[in-house]
Amino acid sequence: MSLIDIQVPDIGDFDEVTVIELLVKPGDTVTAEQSLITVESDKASMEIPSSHAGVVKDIKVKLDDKVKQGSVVLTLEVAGAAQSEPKQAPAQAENAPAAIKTEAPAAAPVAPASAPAQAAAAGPVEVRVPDIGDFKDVVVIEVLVKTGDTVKVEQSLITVESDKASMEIPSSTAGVIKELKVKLGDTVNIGDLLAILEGSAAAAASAPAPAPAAAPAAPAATTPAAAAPAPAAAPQAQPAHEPTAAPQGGLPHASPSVRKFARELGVPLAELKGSGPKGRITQDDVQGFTKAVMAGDTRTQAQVAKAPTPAAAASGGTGAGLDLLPWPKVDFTKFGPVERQPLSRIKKISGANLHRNWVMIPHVCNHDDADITELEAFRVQMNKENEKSGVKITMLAFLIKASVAALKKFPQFNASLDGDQLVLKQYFNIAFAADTPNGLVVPVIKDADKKGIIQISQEMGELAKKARDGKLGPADMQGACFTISSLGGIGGRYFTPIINAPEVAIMGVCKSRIEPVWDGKAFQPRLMQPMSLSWDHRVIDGAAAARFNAYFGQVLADFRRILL
Ligand code: CAO
Repeated sequence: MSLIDIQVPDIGDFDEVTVIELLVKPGDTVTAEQSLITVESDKASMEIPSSHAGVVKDIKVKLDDKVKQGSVVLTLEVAGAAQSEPKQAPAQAENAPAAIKTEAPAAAPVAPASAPAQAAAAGPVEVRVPDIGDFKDVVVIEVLVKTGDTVKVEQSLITVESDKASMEIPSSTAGVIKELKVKLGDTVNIGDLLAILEGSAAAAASAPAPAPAAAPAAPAATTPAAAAPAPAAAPQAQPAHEPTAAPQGGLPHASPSVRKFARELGVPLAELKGSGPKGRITQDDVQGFTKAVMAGDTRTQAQVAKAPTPAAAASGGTGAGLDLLPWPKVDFTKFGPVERQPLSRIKKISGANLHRNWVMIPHVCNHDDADITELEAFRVQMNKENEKSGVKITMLAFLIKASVAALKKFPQFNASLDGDQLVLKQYFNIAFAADTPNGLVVPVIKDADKKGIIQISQEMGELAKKARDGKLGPADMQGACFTISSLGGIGGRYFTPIINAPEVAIMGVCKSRIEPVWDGKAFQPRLMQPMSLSWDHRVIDGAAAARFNAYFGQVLADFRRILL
């Protein structure tokens, strides 16, 4: 064991940032890259991760401290001999995460060195993403201006986010926005074109103060969930209740992880009153809000605060809440040795989504079998013929194509509930659950109706690899209409998949096996594929579900049906 100091890495243009959150405490076991503290400036907030795994011995900073590069955050006890450069800022560490390694960090609050801020240029000027260090493929989560707006130098144009930081990208010049080149959900990198401005001295002189209130809306209300990873995660979950207040003034004050958490749960941050320092919205605030909504409470947080306590309501047995017993608190060490492991980030997020979906959607599950004897023989044959192509044609690709056919035939399965309206989708994006070392994620094959089996197989292979490598971006997981959860490569008979809200059905498949099937004269050995369709009984009736399953099976049994 040895002790090392974890320091604030190179945070580029920031002279001093304020510690707004301590994410660990002495005695905590942390993994490499786990976030330790959150720091904030006026244009960005970022989480400072640990460069090593170990046990936190001593925390050297407190809330509201100003820190800069080299400030010691905490002392960590790490396994093994002391590192050769224990006191080095982790910026140089091999495995240092992006936020640490960056030379000009995330936030780049001023125009990049190569494009110095200009008061106002004449003629069209391109505004590009400045140096954002090692951050790649950051996602645009807010567009703060629109075509025709007059902007000042350093006025924020967009907000981008990675899993460890969110930052506003400022304009390097003053002028009028002629063309915006990015939209919500886009991923951008250093040098990408953001906008074309028409610069003029007049524009600069009359440039109004930045008006974040003019942003389209609060991020939680308009932005699709960023990293909704599990089948139950809701890539486009609507808030469970209608926002009642438009955001006034600036954006809600919250750290990137809390913003992301809120978006994933569909919580409108603009409606929350933060209980943290300076009114900052904390994870607890978001959770409290979610609990209230899940208990059927559609009032604003302020209204909730004034209402009688849940215990008081429960004592009346109103039926409005779940009226459940508290979770059992057990000292397991009384019964034997235990080890505690923190839940992965994906598990935490997907858990909250799964729980909501399970509680809020009246699930029914139909089981059926599909005869895939010929289909499997065809798949094997195709793979032999295409051996050299490098693309493995998978059963899942056929299941995706069969889903499209079934969704076309039964449009109410390609729908989402929005209040008392059904939104029927005319596009066919099919998600599939992928198992990763950190938990379940749900990438999406977009426009599956327009793609062939080989293209789908290839895209699935790429998405599954990205998923395993933890590299799926929010755009990879958004916009699904229907989800397939395949345990075909693993085993089992049937199971009850949880619907991935706001979708209304999910197909679970298990391992096919040869079974004796009566053909009217004799039992024949047929390869049978178990299918478990979970559906939302608010939208779908049992008869429709049985027909959907039957048709799905018929398509798998004979793909020529798709042509009919
Ligand atoms: N019946 C029998 N065998 C099947 C099958 C099925 N329905 N589907 C696939 N297989 C076999 C394949 O033939 C292949 O066998 P070989 O290795 O001998 O060729 C093996 O299983 C792997 O199949 P694959 O390469 O086609 O992969 P896949 O498409 O089945 O799975 C993926 C890809 C990403 C879905 C998978 O890796 C995964 O993560 N599955 C787990 C999903 C999950 O956890 N769902 C549960 C969510 S509910 O909470």
